Amino acid sequence: MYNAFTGLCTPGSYLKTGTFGAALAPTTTEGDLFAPAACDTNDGFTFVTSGTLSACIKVSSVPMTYSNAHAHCLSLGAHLYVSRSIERFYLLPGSLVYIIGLTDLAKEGIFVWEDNGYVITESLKSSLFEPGEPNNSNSNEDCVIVVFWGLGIFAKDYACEGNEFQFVCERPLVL
Ligand SMILES: [Ca+2]
Ligand SMILES: [Ca+2]
Repeated sequence: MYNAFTGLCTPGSYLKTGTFGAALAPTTTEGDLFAPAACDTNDGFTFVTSGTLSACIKVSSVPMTYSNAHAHCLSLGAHLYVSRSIERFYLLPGSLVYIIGLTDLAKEGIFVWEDNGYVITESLKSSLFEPGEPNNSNSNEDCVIVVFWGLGIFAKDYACEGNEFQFVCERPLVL
């Protein structure tokens, strides 16, 4: 099954009727049935899609610090929004500033995605960040916001604590 979120193909999963939220492996008697990607909409999450892109998200109405936003998403079985492409950021409601799930908290200058710990690719890093960013200003900027600006978006690093922004929690799609 192709996963538009990870870009990877994985063995198909089977969603039993009435067990929304848990993808179960098919039994030998059930055969190779496949369910489309689904969003667990409990707790106010919604499914957003455009073209081949899709996500299961909840937009915060209350600005928080990174650590509080991170913990809040975690408590919902989610993580701060991550995207491997510029296009996928446009699934988010525009005209706002969001904390995303990308930090260099673990190692200065190495920005990793918080869903899987992978380092952002150099090509995405250079196209996503505003020129001159990330600049680790005052040696104290390890978190990242995306800013919708006109018809484009750009990212910048900022000081994690003492700054509150809106954010988006993202749940993995149930495959
Ligand atoms: Ca930094
Ligand atoms: Ca900065």
